[in-house]
Amino acid sequence: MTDGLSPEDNFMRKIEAGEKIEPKDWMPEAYRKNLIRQISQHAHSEVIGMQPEGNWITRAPSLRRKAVLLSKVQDEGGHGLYLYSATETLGISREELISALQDGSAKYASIFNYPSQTWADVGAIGWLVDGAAIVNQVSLQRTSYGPYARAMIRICKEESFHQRQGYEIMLVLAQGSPEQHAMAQDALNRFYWPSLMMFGPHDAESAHSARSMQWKIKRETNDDLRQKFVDQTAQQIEVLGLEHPDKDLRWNEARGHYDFGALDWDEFYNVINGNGYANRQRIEHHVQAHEEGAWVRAAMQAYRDKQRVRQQTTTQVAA
Ligand code: FAQ
Repeated sequence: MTDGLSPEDNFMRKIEAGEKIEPKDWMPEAYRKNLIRQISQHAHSEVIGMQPEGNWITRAPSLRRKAVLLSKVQDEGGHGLYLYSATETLGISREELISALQDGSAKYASIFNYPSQTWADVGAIGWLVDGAAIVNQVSLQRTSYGPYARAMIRICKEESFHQRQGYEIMLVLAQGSPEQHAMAQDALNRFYWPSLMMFGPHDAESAHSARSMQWKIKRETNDDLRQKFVDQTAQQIEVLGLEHPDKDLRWNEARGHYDFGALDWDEFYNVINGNGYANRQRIEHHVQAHEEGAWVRAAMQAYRDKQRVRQQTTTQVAA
């Protein structure tokens, strides 16, 4: 108890005062579970998200593009690792998290179940997918759980570079030959709507939003973040000289925002329920990579065991 407050009241006092909740602080079980769900799904998204772009590393059109892409994909792996570590502070093991991803009980962002068919897709992913991720993650820098908020600050810095390199790929293609321009338009057409779906269902359909907003796990709602992304992207499409995929997009002077067309929610639910184009392929690839890495985990364990025995011997000799 603090100042006569019950643990529950003290927890809510901290949340309302904008203080961070740290791993050893008391927290409601539902807060802990909700965080494990969200942060681990975020981590899985970063790791599974390496696949669509990883697919292009050997086919990048120049040495410069290859070096940039390689480093971006590695960054995404690093983001996954920070986020798994943040999740582990909530009392769950890495093994449990990985098995939830592989058995389908934990989700990852729907966008990564779409294929990366052309080099322009690599540009569209950096620009739109990292762009949407940043809009969300900037808001999550103020999330109430300390380790998650701190991971977000570092991750956002790297994501801005990812977004810029993707936009630059699109700019070069959009200003290139008619064939290149057409490739850029095609990638925009295929990735635009799935990027809007990254923000999740409408607020009215969002199972977790109300509690997550109350606990300040989420700082802005799915629809508010999606609107921000629509507004910033409209101008970027204009600069590229590409056609906007949304024919219903209109500036609404009174709202100070763009009104936009309806998303295909059947497609969204189909993809998050495991029936997207690449769902099975993404998980199979993860399982295979995980199995191939078994010897690394075994070697690390053997090293830790050896260190522990050595430390025990040293302590006994000293005593
Ligand atoms: N895809 O009640 P809500 C990146 C699920 S990072 C799949 O609204 P919530 C970087 C949701 O989990 C991208 N599932 O849920 C990168 C829940 O299912 P559950 C990842 C989705 O949590 C770039 C159910 O629907 N970013 O891309 C999606 O309050 C390039 C009900 O939904 C984050 O994860 C979806 N789009 O709000 C990497 C950010 N939307 O768990 C590589 C952190 C919803 O009950 C290359 N997460 N669902 O089975 C969040 O901000 C939130 O979790 C939301 C969803 C906004 C995604």
